[in-house]
Amino acid sequence: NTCVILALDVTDRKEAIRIAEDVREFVDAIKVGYPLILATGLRIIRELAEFAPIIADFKVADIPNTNRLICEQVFEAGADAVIVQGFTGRDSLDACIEVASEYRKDVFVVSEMSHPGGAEFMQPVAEAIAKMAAEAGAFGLVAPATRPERVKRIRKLIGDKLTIISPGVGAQGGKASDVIAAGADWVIVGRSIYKAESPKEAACEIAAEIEAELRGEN
Ligand code: BMP
Repeated sequence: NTCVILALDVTDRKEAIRIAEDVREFVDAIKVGYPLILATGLRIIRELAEFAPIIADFKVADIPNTNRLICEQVFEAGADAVIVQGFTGRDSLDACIEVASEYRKDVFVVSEMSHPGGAEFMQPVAEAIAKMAAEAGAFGLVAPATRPERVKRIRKLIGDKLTIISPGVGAQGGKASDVIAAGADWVIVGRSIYKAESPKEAACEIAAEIEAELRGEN
């Protein structure tokens, strides 16, 4: 367990596969989203699943019926988890969770986003979304590594029920060990790994930083 999830936002199929293979020993999962899937097609999910579990980041945000149809496609394509928005409400989230449980897969709910704009409209509703996600039986939450104090607050609110995965490390200014100390279970890292001269070394360093934090050496 490295506590690192790679956000693989490259748009070239071969590059994606090369990086996934390179970093596999230092990441626990690979998050794929619109950039890579729109560029290469849904099949990339099964190709990358050879290296790590796949989290499909579609930020699903529609009415329950459409959410259901989207999640069916995502799980049929071989993803192990899907990321959905929480602001569309409980019925929309329930639809995703129902489909996920049929496939024995997981749902992560975004409570508040990591960019500066994520504090504008989402932060005031983030705690309500986190509570809803816990009540609905989601597997986890996506919460911002750029604001570890918010992760701490959300962790306190939901207890240990949900897994927190946290983007915003590196390129967006967050520090992996800080957000792990604040209560996140995994960090999500994109550019700092896939744009590094050696993605493998970059992933290894982040994993080592987290390991030191968990051992209490920081
Ligand atoms: P990077 O480490 O390059 O900043 O990438 C972060 C990844 O996490 C991107 O795929 C981005 O879309 C995603 N993400 C985020 O940065 N903040 C959020 O609040 C939610 C996300 O899914």
